[in-house]
Amino acid sequence: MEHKQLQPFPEDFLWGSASAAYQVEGAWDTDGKGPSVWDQFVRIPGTTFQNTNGDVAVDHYHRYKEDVKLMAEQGLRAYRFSVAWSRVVPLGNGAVNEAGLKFYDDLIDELVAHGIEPIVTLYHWDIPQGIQDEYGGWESRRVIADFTDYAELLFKRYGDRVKYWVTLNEQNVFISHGYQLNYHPPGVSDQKRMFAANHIANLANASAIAKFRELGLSGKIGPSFAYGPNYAIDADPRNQLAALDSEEFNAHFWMDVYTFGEYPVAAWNWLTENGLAPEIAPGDAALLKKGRPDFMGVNYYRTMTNAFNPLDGVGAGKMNTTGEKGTTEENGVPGLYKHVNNPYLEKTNWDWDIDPIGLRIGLRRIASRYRLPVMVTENGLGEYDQLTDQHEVHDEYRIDYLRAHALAIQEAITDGVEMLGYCTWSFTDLLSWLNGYQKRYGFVYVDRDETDEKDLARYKKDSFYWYQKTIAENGANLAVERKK
Ligand code: BGP
Repeated sequence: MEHKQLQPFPEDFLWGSASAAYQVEGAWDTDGKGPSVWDQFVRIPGTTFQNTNGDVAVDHYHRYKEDVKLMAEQGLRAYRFSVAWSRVVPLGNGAVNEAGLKFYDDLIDELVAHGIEPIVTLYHWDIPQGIQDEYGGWESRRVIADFTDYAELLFKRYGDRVKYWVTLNEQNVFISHGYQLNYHPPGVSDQKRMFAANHIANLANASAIAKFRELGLSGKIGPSFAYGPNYAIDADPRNQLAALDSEEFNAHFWMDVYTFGEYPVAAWNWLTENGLAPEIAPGDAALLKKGRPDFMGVNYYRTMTNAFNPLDGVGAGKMNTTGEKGTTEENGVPGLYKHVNNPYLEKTNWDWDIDPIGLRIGLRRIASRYRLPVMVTENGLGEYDQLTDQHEVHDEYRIDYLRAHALAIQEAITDGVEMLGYCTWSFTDLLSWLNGYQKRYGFVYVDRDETDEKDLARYKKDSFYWYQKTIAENGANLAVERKK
């Protein structure tokens, strides 16, 4: 629908930005931190672009004060970051590392002192290597108790200052990439194990939320889900069905469990038919029901366009992690769907469709199906940036991208979707897990590359100032800028 006039953003709208511990902190073995699965995985040659790792990353661990100062200068209202589990509980269970806890105390205090709302992610993919070795991490039900204890530790320690919590970041990504596609640790390629680990992660997520409720903490908690709303390539009913299946398997399969505590019917039936359904133990259903979140966190980058894929059709295909446009291979699930090119959409150099309307569509779908407020916990453009001799970065393309997506949020608000905030990805440049340092997302350029850490100096990009203005005007500039 087209509105005659857009509603303003709520006065307390959280204009924010996001990061993840492994991608920014560095200090991978400093002050008592234990290794995580990523610390180990990146050392296997060929797993990441040019074998990059987060040993130093952008050294946020040592430069957090400088970074928070820049956030304050920009006027940022919220900063979403993750706690590295193995920094505070080095082995994943047992002994606690006070120095690690103190680092996040200091970061939170610094944010609060600058009037920036901390949004804390409990888990952004870096499970401690200790419990990976001890019992197989997400593949053992023991992780449910360990994750809940870890969550409780953070709730109790930071709950006086933190009002927004994110449980698991992109469970759909770390589970599929870790246990089926073999892109992430632990580098497994086994569908049965994937669905089993996923079920356990669902239980851990619900258990952490149940603990949060039990402690009676004020504030809100929810997962961050990587949502790529699904389209059909055309009106051919077979392609429409493929889009429905992709939405069922790639979206409802997680968000239904978070919200209703139940798997969607057709997906569950397909898993059973194919001998892939996870084991449901007594008590699981009741625990999942306790996990209803306060909001749905959404990481939105792109939509997916689908076509019919027969039983002997295409399966997994290679991802573009090099930034050479057009190198993504066709991929799908035989008998369900395949992802195909959408001729209406421009793409990034990493072949991600650019689709702001898709964000609005996704927000609308969530609001209708789940009746929950939404927080966009990530959205941004990964691109090559050029630092000029004057230390400027003219990233008009990023401004265009962010403006269009923020406007889509305003349109969704006008449609009636309750929106809590918008966290861009990312504040500073950072390590892109598989794509090295050349795929940049930040408002702040960090001077380093794949092979040379240089001085890690911070330089404000043009997008830094654009977001500063957007926050100051509470988004009133967006529609005006679009009309120009
Ligand atoms: C999300 C992750 C982030 C971030 C982002 C960009 O999936 O939650 O951690 O990495 O995607 O992705 P990429 O770095 O692959 O470009």
